[in-house]
Amino acid sequence: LTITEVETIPFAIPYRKPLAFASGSVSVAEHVLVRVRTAGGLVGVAEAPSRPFTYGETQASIVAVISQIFAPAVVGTDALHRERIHARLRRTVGNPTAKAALDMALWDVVGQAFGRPVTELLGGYADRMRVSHMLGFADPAAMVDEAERMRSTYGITTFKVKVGRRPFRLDVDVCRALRQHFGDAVELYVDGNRGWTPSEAARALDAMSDLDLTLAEELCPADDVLGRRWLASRTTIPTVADESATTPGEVTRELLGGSANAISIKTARTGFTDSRRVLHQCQGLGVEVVIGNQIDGQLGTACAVAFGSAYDATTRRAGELSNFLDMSDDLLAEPLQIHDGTLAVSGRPGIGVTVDEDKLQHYRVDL
Ligand code: MUC
Ligand code: MG
Repeated sequence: LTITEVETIPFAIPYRKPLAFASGSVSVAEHVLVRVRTAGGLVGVAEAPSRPFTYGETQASIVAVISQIFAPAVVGTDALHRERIHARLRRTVGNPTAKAALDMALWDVVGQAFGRPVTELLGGYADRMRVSHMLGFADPAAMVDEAERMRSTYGITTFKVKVGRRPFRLDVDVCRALRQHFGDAVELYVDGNRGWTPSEAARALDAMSDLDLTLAEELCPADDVLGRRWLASRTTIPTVADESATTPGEVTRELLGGSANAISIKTARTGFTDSRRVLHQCQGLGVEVVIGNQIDGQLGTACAVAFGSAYDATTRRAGELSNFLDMSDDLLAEPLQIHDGTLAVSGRPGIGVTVDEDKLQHYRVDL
């Protein structure tokens, strides 16, 4: 499984319905397709989403770091020697989605080589996950309509509501409207993407205390160290660390510091290898996890469900696996299908997806 080439292809696919949240918004998927080729003719794929507001990476920086630093470091290495490869990638700080896409493309190669799905190589626990849909900023009626459409069309009954606006009443009104509309037929949780101060977040949580929210994610910035600790200690809602906990070390800091007591795992930033490290770390500590969404396209979502389906602990909660539905198009030859509120994992070897070459030609932005 000698790696002969690592290819990076930037592409741009517009969203039909842009997603807005406290730290930014996405109206075009400006991602990078990463393809790893081996001497035996295998081709592994994954995608890296550029999220400058979360990780500081851009489409151009992802292409640059992979083509200038990572590709020369891994070409000539066996794809199975993943720890050796990771030791080389770790010499470069940051660049999480670039590293993660390369990692997952390698797992795709390994799965194909063994003729088994990656999800089975990882753990093989389940063949699907329940799906949670993220609701971006809009007024209460529009967000209720969007949730209703997701429930009636796809059977989705778990919703992550984006919060963190000012004044916080805007978001309280949305959550209340959703609860009033759906009663107890849906699960609701919130994600603030660092939009509030600790005191705003405390007042918002107090104002929503009767709404049965099941998780509260990143309401305040990671640097509000004592404020976050204070907030987590005064609420009974599990406090999820997402963008404050993007590496095993950061996970340790957030958990031991008392700023979080649950962790969002995103394959888009920790790949399969480091997502597994984070999962095992959380299991060893008795900490709940949720499979998060990096506003992934279908390829990224196929990776998230492959990882999430692989373990008991990651299937307990619905995974955030549906926001590709808001894109105007995608790259996969066979689109992912959500039925009865669940997304099945591919049963084919590797990640189990095929890129439509015509679509890639159409959406690539490097030619
Ligand atoms: C999320 O869970 O925060 C929005 C920003 C980001 O980094 O990911 C998305 C969803
Ligand atoms: Mg989040």
